[in-house]
Amino acid sequence: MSPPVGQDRPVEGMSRRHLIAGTGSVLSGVLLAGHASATHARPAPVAAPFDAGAHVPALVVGTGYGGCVAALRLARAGVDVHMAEMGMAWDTPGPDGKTFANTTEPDHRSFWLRTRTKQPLSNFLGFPLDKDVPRYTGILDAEEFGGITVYQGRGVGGGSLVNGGMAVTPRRENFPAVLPTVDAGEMYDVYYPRANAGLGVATVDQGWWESAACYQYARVGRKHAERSGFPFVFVPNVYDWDYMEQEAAGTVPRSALEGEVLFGNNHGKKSLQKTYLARALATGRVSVSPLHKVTSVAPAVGGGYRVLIDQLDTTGVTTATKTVTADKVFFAAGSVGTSKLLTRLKATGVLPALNAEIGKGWGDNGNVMCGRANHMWDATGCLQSAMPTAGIDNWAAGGVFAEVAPLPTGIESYASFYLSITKNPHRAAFTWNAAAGRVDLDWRTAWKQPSIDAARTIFDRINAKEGTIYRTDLFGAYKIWGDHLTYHPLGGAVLDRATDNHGRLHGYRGLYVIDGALIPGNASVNPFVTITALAERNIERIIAEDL
Ligand code: FAE
Repeated sequence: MSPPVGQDRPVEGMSRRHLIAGTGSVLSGVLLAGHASATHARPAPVAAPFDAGAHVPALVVGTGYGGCVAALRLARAGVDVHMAEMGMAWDTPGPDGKTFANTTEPDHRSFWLRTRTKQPLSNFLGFPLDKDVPRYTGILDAEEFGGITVYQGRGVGGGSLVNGGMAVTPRRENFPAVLPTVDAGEMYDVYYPRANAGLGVATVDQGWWESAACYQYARVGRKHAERSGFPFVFVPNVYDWDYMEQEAAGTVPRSALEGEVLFGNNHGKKSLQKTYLARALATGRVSVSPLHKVTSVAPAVGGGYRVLIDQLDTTGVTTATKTVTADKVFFAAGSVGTSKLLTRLKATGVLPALNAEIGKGWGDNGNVMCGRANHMWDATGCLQSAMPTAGIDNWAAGGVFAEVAPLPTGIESYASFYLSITKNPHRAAFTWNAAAGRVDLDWRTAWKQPSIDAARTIFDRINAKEGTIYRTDLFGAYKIWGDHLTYHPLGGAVLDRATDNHGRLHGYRGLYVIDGALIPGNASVNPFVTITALAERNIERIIAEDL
């Protein structure tokens, strides 16, 4: 049966890929053939570096969710697209035969240009986990601002390379607070279904889940939630569940069951390289330049934009600076990347007509982490799948959606671990610090307190009911709350404020924002499905009206 109009076929049908590489600034394409599972096929190589001086109809800055949606839809509308990505292609195995490092053994591939790791969970059983690593353009950026560390994916595929794959559509009743100027009817009838199909979202087989050793931690999480009267929900994911069942049966190489998540999955996960981006490349109209960082976008004499791009080597050193011109530029560098670029370009007079909303409305999606120490009879399992399947949805009553998260240490830890998304009202702004030559973010650590208070409404009650306590060994010496970070940066170029209601930047024709920067700080759940659906909505309008 054909998929509905505008909707993609499920990704499971996409298979072995063969690259047809063009030369120069264009074009690479991909043939789809055969019936092997998409999720353990290697992603297509994508490198097709920009030629200095090239002209491109559409330039996309970044290759995350927003960028890949834009590239696919523009290409299918007949527009040639070039994507610049500051991170690596992640399509070539290292000396160990693997493309990605394991979470428990970070190496040079793991972190973006750091000489010491910065693990989100800094300690375990009281011991610090961080260690020295060679400086390299690794996959996870722990970007440090004054009051918060913002974790982001770096590479072709953006955050889809490193994230937990939790693919959550917000409850419809919560949507007006997430994106107040967007028609919820359209989103829930058209764009969320389109995004979910395009991403290959599916829910774990609950029969298998009930007895799978690797989800004992989630079943313990369910038991504790339900005994305290909290609503437990299954959460969809983009991991290939058939593949995971085969991992559990021992018939394929392990990935989620080997603890792979933060630094990439060697198998199983339907990252953007295997879904939207593969389809974009298959049009023959899209090319990608990895290790190319956009540093400036300025109006060009005679129309369009003059874009400056630094080509990086794997130590982060600029080896060439290229100038290309583009008719249209789509900012898809992620909430932080897009906000930082636009804030600097406005403040330094390169794009002075951008409005005063640039850099504002940034939030952390209310992220806060904690662990609970269970009794010996509530073991959570030595083998834990790194892909979450479950949550406690107490948004309506307490403003918390808590992911029952894995702690895949390989040993029995008797710990339940949670990443809570909370209704935190604080919003920060990016500003240009001329003296230091950088963009600052004015978030304060104390602003996490509402998130902690909200999370406590769940976990204090569970602890009281179960007779358990919080873990104090995961985020430092005697520290209960992981309140120093976010995985979910949102905002900075908010829809219908910095842009019109479809992402067109005020002040300039042909400049668009199409990523998480559009969402004003909170999505009520994990954000990538909403980022994808909003991008689908906006690009459809832009193609219809602007091209
Ligand atoms: P994003 O995916 O961040 O892509 C932006 C891309 O632009 C990146 O590849 C950058 O390297 C690149 N870039 C930045 N600046 C430049 C520049 N100047 N020039 C060229 N390229 C540039 O943006 N979300 C969920 O919904 N479910 C989850 O389970 C989940 N788990 C997560 C776990 C971790 C550890 C992390 C870090 C994030 C997680 N997220 C999760 C968040 C999710 O990945 C994130 O919201 C999206 O990736 C954001 O999508 P964007 O398109 O905004």
